[in-house]
Amino acid sequence: MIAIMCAMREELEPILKEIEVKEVIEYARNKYYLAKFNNLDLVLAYSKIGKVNAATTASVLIEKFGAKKILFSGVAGAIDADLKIGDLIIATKTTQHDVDLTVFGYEPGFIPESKVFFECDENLNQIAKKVSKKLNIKLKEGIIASGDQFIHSKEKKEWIAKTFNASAIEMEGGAVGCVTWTLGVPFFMLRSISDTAQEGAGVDFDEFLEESSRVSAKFLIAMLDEMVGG
Ligand code: 4EH
Repeated sequence: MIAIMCAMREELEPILKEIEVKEVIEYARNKYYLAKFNNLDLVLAYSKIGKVNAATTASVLIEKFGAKKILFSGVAGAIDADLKIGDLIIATKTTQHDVDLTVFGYEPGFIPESKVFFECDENLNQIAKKVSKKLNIKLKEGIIASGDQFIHSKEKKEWIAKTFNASAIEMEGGAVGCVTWTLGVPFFMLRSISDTAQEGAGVDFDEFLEESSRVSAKFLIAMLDEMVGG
């Protein structure tokens, strides 16, 4: 079973359009879509926004639905200047930029007995790179930082950039990284840029959510094609 996860309905919808849903299961105040993509068994869901919802959905996908991999698709705010609206990025690692136990001498993002960065799956990232070459689509990779805040300030964005060396920002990947690391499940995360996470980001986000969601969804489907046999 492979899980496909998003945060928002708008991010999941363009994926659901491309696959044949066999069953919808309501569980834990959410909908889980069971589908088949060629010979792949899929379970799909959007978690709702934020780290707690993302952690809950990731846990349910693994523990209840038996997901052996989680592939995330969605949108993100750009931190790196070379990321433009609509560009794609895959995470090498995810982190939680809003974890702050620095008063106890810990570095930003660190929780005792846990860690700052959660590595994404190297094999799945290789598949993404192969697809990007095949289709001649620009694909960046870098650290993606998460927190329970929509970032729309240059100052905050620059702090996250320098503290975590992050290339993009969103509100779920750090939580899914933590859950998948804890439970030993490979995690892949793809995001298309919807805004630049500084002043005016809210307006850009509203304008580009749909289109950037579609860009990410389309690439993810191409990856599934590659996984079923190229
Ligand atoms: O799931 C949340 C969405 C914004 S909140 C995180 N997603 C989109 C990624 C994202 C993001 N996260 C933090 C894109 N740009 C971001 C940014 N900062 N600048 C939301 C959106 N619409 C309605 C309600 N909440």
